Amino acid sequence: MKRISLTQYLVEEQRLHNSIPAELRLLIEVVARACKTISHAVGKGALGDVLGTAGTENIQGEVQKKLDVLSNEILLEANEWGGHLAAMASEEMEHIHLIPNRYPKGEYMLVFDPLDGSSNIDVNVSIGTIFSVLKAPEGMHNPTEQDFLQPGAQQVAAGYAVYGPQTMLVLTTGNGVNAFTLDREMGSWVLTQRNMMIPAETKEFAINMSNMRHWHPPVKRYVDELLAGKTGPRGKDFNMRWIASMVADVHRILNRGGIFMYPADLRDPGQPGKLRLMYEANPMAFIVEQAGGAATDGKGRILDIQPTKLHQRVPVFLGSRQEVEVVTGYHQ
Ligand code: P6P
Repeated sequence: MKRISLTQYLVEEQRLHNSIPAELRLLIEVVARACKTISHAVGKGALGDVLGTAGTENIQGEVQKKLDVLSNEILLEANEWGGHLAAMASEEMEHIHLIPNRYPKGEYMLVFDPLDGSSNIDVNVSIGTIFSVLKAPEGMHNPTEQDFLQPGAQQVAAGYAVYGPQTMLVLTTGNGVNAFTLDREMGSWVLTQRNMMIPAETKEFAINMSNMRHWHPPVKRYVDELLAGKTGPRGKDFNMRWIASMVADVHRILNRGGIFMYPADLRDPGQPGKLRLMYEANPMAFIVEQAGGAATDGKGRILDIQPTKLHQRVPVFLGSRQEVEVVTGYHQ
């Protein structure tokens, strides 16, 4: 099969579904180009003097790695001049980032986690960039944080880049999920997987087991049943994976099924889990649903949640539909 580039794919999608206006096409191309730059920096490792900490903390109170800060700057600089955005928001910045007055404004808003899985950067384990695209509210002139607080169901596009043995870009604009592999010699993203679908059944689960003693009963019950295997209520054995890079765990699940869980737990009752809604849970939930999977916070669909804060956290159960339905059912 003749392989096509991201650009050709987007042009064809535009012609087929009329669902990718020129400005959105430009946005996706610019973000994809920024991910190429991030991939290049990540790939240098110690040779690029990009490892280790930047000596600063982000809004989450987490020590920022040099690559976190660099990746954030790459995405800001790549996107602010194009005229396709009204504003941006990032895990690495407390407040939203307005487009400088010297540039034209557009009708989209970009939210991203520039480099997710930071704890894996210095030990050469896959990490990634996650992004989500929203439309600016009608008639908005001066964007505020409030304008970003839209349920995930209103995303017009979402995607991630995974910086692993291959660098890949996985993208949805609401018509299924497609994957592109970076051809480093040509510097172009090449379509390598069309219309990815997550198997409804699975034998693989992903959770950080070290938190078991802190889990609420529904999660404890669900995982205990998986661990009971063939002789237990599930009647089959399960395998476990935990890469501690959401992008890498989700990418595996998109390719071979599985359930990813980061539940709320008793370590910090005031904290509803670790993952953030706007730039981790929502984009991944959009992608997973577009691939036939499910994504809930234990109670209801993640994409239906009305955000109240830009950096709010949410419990996450996503992946093979059958398993997400079981663990969500235990929460009812
Ligand atoms: P833990 C990475 O820091 C991250 O935000 C996700 O990418 C990942 O799934 C999770 O946290 C890992 O958390 O508690 O297992 O280190």
